Amino acid sequence: MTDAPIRRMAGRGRFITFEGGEGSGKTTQIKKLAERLEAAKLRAIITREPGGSPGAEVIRHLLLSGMGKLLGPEAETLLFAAARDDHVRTVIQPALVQGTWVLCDRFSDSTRVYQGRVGHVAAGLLNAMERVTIGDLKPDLTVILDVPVEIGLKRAAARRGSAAPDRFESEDVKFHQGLREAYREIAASEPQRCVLVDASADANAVAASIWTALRDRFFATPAAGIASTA
Ligand code: Z5A
Repeated sequence: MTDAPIRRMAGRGRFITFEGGEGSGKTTQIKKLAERLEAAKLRAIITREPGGSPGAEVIRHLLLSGMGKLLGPEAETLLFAAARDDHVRTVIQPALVQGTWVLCDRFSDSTRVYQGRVGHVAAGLLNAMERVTIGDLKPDLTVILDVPVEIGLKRAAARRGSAAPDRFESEDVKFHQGLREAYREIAASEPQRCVLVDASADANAVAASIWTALRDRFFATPAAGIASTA
C-alpha cells in the first residue's frame, strides 16, 4: 500500500499520465515527449499500466490474456488495483521523490473508464481501490488523446498485423465509442488536471499540442524552476 502522500516540494518530478482509447497514439506521444524533456535536460522515465514494475507486469500478462475477464468485472478490477499498487510503490513514487518526471501510459482514469463507465463496476469499489493504491497521488497533468473510434481501431489493427486481438481489442465498436465518450467527459469535468488533444492529426502535430499544454502548465511558473525550450 502507498506510504505517506508525496508532498509537492520544489524538487519533485512531475507526474504526467496519457489516456485514450485504442490506437489513440499514447505510446508514440510518450516517446516524443520523453525525447523533448531529455533535450530540455529533464530526467524522465516512461512507464505503463497495467504493468510498469516486475510484479505488475506479471498481472498485466494475466489481464491482457483475458484471464481476469473470466473472474468477473469486480475481480478483474482488483487485479488492475494490485498491479497499480505495486507500480506506484516501487516505481512511480520513488522516481517522483528523486525529481524524475514520470510519463505513464494509462493510469487510474483507465480504471474509471474501462471498469467503471463501460464495465459498470460500482463507484464505491473504484473509490476504495483508488484510496488504497494511489492515495493522494494525482497526476499533475493527464493528456487525453481523442480520436474517432474508426481511426483508432484501424491504426491498432494495422500495428497488430496478423496477431490475435487482446482482451480489450476484441470488444465491439459500441464499447470503444463508450470509452471515447467517457474520456471526453473526464476532460470536461477536470480541466485543471486534463487536456484533451485531437489525436487524429499527424503525430508531430499532436506532439506539438502536447508540448504547448506542458509549457503552459509547468514552464511558465518560476516555481517550476524550468526554462522554456520552445
Ligand atoms: N486497462 C483497463 O481496462 N483498466 C486499467 O486500469 C488500465 C488498463 C490501466 C492495456 O492495453 C489495456 O488495459 C487497455 C485498457 C486496459 N486496453 N486496450 N485496448 P495496452 O497497454 O496493450 O494497449 P493500449 O494502452 O490500449 O495502447 P494502444 O491503443 O494499443 O496503442 P497506443 O499506445 O494508444 O497507440 P500507439 O501504439 O502509439 O499507436 C498505434 C498505431 O498507430 C501505431 O502503429 C502508430 O505508429 C500509429 N500512430 C500513432 N499515432 C499516429 C498518428 N497521429 N497518425 C497516424 N498513425 C499514428
